[in-house]
Amino acid sequence: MTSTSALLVIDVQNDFCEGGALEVASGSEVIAPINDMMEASEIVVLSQDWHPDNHRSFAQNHENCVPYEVMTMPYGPQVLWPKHCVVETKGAEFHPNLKTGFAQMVVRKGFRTEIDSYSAFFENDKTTATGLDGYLKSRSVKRVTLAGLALDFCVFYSAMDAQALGYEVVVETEACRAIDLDGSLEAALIAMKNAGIRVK
Ligand code: VGL
Ligand code: ZN
Repeated sequence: MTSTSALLVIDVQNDFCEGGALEVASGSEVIAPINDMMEASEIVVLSQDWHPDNHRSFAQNHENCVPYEVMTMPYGPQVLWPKHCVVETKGAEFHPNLKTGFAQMVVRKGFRTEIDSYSAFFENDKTTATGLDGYLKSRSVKRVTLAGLALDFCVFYSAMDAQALGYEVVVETEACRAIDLDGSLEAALIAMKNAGIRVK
């Protein structure tokens, strides 16, 4: 018998698509393949980056800081981003072409002012849980497939946490696009393969 699988669709939101505040090149190209994957999946979860306006990961909330510089936070190094995915804004909404009706669960992350959350499982302190692991375990999920934005940040951290939590993990790179900051894409691909994740 095949084990129960879930599709995790990571952050397919307006701000990560063309014209958005933290635009990922060709980001909207993930939508068509993801819609097809969602239609074929029994369990579908969407993650949604969801920040308050005063979030600490935004460069403009620090004096004399510019986007993409790295700052040391109590939990470790943190890239400072342009303001994106602010609660209740158009940029935080899912892209209008994403068929969100296929999803049974939406997990929001990054809503605590002081801490960022790349992974859909744990925030960047690596201990604050989003609740996704409990949801998947209570639905007997053993295997997760990931797709979405961005491959080298939120997809990457979600995949690594899923692997560490004991799921069998597949990343569908055709249905992902990357930010690629200082070699982050290559580093992410290598780290995922080394961890035993199936990177398709
Ligand atoms: C993301 C940077 C900041 C992502 C979210 O979805 O990959 N990246 N917030
Ligand atoms: Zn974010």
